[in-house]
Amino acid sequence: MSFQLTNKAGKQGVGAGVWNLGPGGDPFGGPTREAIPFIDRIPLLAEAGMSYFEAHDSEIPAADIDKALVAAEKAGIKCAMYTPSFFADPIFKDGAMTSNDASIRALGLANARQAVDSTVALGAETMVFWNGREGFDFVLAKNGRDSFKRLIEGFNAVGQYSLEKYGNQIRFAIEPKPNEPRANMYLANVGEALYLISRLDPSVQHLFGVNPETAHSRIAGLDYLWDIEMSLEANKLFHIHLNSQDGQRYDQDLPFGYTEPVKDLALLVVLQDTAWDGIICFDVKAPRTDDPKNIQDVLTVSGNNLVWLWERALRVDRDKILALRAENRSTAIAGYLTQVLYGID
Ligand code: GLT
Ligand code: MN
Repeated sequence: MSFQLTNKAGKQGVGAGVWNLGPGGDPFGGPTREAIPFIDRIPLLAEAGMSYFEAHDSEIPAADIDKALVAAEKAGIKCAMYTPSFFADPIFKDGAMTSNDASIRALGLANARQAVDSTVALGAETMVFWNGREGFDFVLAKNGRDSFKRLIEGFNAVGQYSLEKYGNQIRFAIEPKPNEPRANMYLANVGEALYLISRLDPSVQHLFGVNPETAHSRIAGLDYLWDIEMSLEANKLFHIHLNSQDGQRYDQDLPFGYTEPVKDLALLVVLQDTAWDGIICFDVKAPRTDDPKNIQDVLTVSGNNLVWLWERALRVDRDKILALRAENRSTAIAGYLTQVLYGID
């Protein structure tokens, strides 16, 4: 199985993270499935229709890259992105780049440089920075202005390292999230990430963009499509993490297309119209309740929904939307989208 999108510009195929096929633990209970070794998840992703995998340095460390490449080649799958885990190791409990402790900031930077090398070794073109522990739980625990300057310094240093060693071979996508695991996270939304990029050294700015994730925008109570449109307007949509989120609560990483199909349809209309040529990646979580034999369902459901919604999005009459817009009929636009989605042909 593989998910192909009709008339998709640029990169074909879809991707997902090796962490998406986890053992089902949550903060209230241990795993419900036996943990599958990370390298063994690569063929499972391919079998579920993914053409690309994604991984953290904690899942596929530098020492395992050769093994991962062999597994990927065998499964006919490539690496879409690699990302340093600045949140799992207890040493980064108060952040990496924004830790108050200079030695921990230095360690974060060393890990990021290593992750740049690993990204290149895996043949990926994108490295993601997720803001997992970069934030605060108590006011005045950190000096916010200093933290922001440290983020600028950190990203400048990683960018310069990559530029000097690899030129423009890889790009960095900052993935915003407003909270969880921290009460308040720096780079909480796309706007903050874009502002940070505007403050980077001009020599590295072109290497940095954003990786908006549906659930993260929704947890913040923001509209995901606007986040995408703003990233596109800034020419900074470097990666994409699609999933679903059932309102403002804990991060659910539900299958793409599940909670807001009309909005997902509109998102795909925008991606088609801008001829977005990047890989479309899911960040979904196999739920705790799914049996081991069905662990891939979260990927196949997301993939099918993507293909079906993509085909529907191709059918959306753009002129009709423009005409309704000109008549100031926004409710009718909503009705037209639901007709394309649910109407009987
Ligand atoms: C973590 C997070 C995801 C990020 C991953 C990349 S890790 O699972 O919830 O949204 O994309 O670091
Ligand atoms: Mn994500």
